[in-house]
Amino acid sequence: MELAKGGVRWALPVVVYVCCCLVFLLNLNSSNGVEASHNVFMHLQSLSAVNVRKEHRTGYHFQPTKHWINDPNGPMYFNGVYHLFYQYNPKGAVWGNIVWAHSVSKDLINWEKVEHAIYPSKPFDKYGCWSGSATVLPGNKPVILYTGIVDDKNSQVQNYAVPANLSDPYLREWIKPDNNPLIVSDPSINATFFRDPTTAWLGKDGHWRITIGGRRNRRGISYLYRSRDFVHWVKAKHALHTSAGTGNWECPDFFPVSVSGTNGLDTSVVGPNVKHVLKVSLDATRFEYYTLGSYEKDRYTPDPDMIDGWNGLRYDYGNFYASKSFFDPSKNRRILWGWANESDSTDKDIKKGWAGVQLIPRTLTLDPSGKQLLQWPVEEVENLRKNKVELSNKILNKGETVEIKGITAAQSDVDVTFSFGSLDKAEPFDPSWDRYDAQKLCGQKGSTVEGGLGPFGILTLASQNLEEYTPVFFRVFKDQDKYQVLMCSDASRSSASVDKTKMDDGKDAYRPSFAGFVNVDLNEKKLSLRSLIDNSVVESFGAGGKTCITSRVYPALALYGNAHLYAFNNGSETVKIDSLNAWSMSKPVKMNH
Ligand code: DQQ
Repeated sequence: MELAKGGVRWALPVVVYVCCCLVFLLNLNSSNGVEASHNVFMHLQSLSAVNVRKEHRTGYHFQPTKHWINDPNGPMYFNGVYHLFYQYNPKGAVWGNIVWAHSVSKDLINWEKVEHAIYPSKPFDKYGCWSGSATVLPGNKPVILYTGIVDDKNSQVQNYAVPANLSDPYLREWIKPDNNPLIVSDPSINATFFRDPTTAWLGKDGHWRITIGGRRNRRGISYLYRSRDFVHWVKAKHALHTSAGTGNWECPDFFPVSVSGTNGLDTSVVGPNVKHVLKVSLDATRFEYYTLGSYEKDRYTPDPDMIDGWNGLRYDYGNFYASKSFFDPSKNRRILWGWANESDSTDKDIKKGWAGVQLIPRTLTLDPSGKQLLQWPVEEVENLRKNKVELSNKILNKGETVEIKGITAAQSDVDVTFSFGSLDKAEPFDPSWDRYDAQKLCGQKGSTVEGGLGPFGILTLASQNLEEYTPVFFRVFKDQDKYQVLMCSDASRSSASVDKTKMDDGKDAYRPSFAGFVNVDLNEKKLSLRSLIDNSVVESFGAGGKTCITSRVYPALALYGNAHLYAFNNGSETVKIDSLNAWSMSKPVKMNH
């Protein structure tokens, strides 16, 4: 009943939220073109989808049957079941009326929708139930911490919720006890930038810790709170970490990684063979940045060679935001979930009746160099593979393209290793280029501009005659005494403007040339690439997951059976497809139907 009135109640807070973000964005004078904080369209928030358009819906990426989704919330493994909660508008295809929707799975691929877990109903979350995390407490007791919006000024507090019935394997019902809120801001905190509590970790002193994102002026902050009993929380004198000029930190994530193996670690693990990761979602850029570092005396210090700001390492150089990781004890791994927003217009989202997908969960490990993370799709996704096709030792001379036939290219998994005989033809890296603006470089030197070593890669979601395609490719540059490997996922030609009755008439869509550099050793003269292609998603992993890029694209021709996949080389150096394996991907049997 409370929920039914949500539309009106949300008006002011969301406007304030977005205004704050916009003012802040202007202040920082930054925009890379990625859509700013969830745009607010009051008149559209409760416009329920009547017909859901299937075109461009994903086959195996997580989507509810209709309406808007954003951040993954509180992922956890509990008694044999994976739980994924997510920010969801039950009433329309734009951001608003947000509840914690809830789906459960035994394999991270097949998902069953259950009742919404948390929704505005109490004074401490009357104006919104925003993002948060789950912690499984000793005694196998899950608890959720989430941000509640308490007034029309958009003030934020931190609340908790617990399962009503621990013997229900799906934990369908959640209770928000009356001693909420657990944490309110003190006068030193701007209550409108105080959100997204992390999974808690337990210190050797028996006290729990969490961190909460925010900002003071332009300094991004990760506040630290401690508690002995999980109910009474005290702010530490010092933040876990701050960084000047980075703006508001959303959805922080803080966890250990092993330096001596690939197993994931429970969030409370500390010790000599452990490094820590702090990830923040930067509201101003809509990218996610992380550093590796050390955690001592409740302070996090990035390693000296880490860039602690906008030019730092990103989880993904494309459309990937508000991610959250969790430790999966059943397979001793750390898993990362990220959200990919749509890239087309709000008008199109309304027409489609849906917006947003969760990307395929990724296993996170530390690269042997200790200087970055590696991400790789969870192994379970491979159960969807069928109709394998293979290619090996295939030479690609300059200007050559080869079609990979025999799979449903619109919904596929492609894993390819390219090799080359020499690095001599790598183009010189112009010292005037911005080493941190790979996207700009990719925009200038796309897949068709002839190069030396590269561009080579694959053309995904391509129409037969290449009127449209999304290339994912490498281009190697010689930069003084080292090589720079540029990886691009270029949406600029992803849709042919051919038919205005189609979903994408070529207008409104944001079609960036997303790109990142790949810190890879080229001694073996090989580069590998894996792409998960799913109708409107191209999720790519360069060099074993060193650099990841996700694009959302809306082909007009390359739909379903009309989509093609090619490998290509537009560099003067001949490259060889050492091996290529590609599969059609089935739909999961269960996906929130
Ligand atoms: N989305 C949530 C916030 C979070 C933001 C609101 C990040 O809690 O900061 O839907 O996308």
